[in-house]
Amino acid sequence: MNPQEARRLQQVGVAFKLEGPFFSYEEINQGNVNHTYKVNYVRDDGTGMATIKPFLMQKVNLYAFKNPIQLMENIDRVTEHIRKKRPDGLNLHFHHTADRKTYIMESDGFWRVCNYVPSVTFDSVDDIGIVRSAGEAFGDFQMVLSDFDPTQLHYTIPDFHNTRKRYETLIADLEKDPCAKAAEARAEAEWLLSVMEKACSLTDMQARGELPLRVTHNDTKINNVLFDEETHAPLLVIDLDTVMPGLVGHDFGDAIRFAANFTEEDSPDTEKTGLDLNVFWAFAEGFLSKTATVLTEREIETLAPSCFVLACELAVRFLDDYILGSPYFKTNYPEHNLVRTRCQIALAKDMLRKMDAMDAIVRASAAKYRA
Ligand code: GN1
Ligand code: MG
Repeated sequence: MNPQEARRLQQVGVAFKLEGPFFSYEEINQGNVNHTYKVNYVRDDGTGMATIKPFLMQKVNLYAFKNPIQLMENIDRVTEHIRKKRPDGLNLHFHHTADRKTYIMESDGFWRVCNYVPSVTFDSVDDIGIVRSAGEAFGDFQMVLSDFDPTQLHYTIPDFHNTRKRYETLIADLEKDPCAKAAEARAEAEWLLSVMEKACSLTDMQARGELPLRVTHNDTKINNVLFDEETHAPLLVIDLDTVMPGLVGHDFGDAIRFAANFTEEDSPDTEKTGLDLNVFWAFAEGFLSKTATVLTEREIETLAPSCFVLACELAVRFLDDYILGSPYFKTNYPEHNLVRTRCQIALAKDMLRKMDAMDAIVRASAAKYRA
């Protein structure tokens, strides 16, 4: 425990009126953007015995999220909508300060506190049942918000999934090359540019108005689903920071590029990187079992290609961040973002090889759950 950090977390707890003596904390090293802590307080369990009450405390990354207040408004609206529809269900609750805000904005950053849900998460999974459950959880999230007007939400990160803009930014930054890193990443940049039109297909369809705008989660990594510690049933979809208007393919594609990769998303061992069709199938089944009846034919057609799109888009983002000296994504070593780029490229290449099979699986699952 770092005493300075502990003191700061304790002060944040005071601002959010957390009761009981501060006991301990641990940093949860998940997520590439925000800092997340589990903080433990001592409480009376009602019989005079001490019990530990945990909370989740987060410092929001203001480099990534320029409009944290709008971000909290989005989360409040979405969680409120879910709470109304499912008053007895598990939900995220953000604590309020004395002046009824769900955040504090201070010189060291933007802090918030929510309930801690005892659970397990999975960064990678061999258990196909868990993958299917994650698909159901994200599909269900899509469904519970299908009657929520997406235009009520702020675009907290404008053009988040505008692949074309992401490419334009990369091209401009490669040109400027402020940290003299472009030469080293030439092969990666060239490959990404060679598939640019294909990678921008979803953005182009959106621009032509061919796809309905929905409320999307926009960060559907499998570790954003909490599972019951014993039964491994899905409990709750978390990390609502990027909830915004979007396309169903953004959520489906992002989930697949994370969960169905044979390797971790920052594996240097790109020989092993690739798309696991079994995982793809399980996730598609779970997701479509919840969503097939509401998705349009055109949306279904976009699901398999969206996986390629999202892998390329993230490769472009990782590479751009590398070129800029990694100001956005947390890194553990200087080449980290380049390694991540290579991994997403290897995955995208393998997806191209397997695209027909992926598409066949999506169509078969959709037909099954529409029947
Ligand atoms: C970031 O911080 P985390 O892991 O929730 C990023 C996602 C990327 C992901 C890649 C707001 O998510 O878009 O897909 O890293 N979130 C933001 O690991 O940029
Ligand atoms: Mg996230």
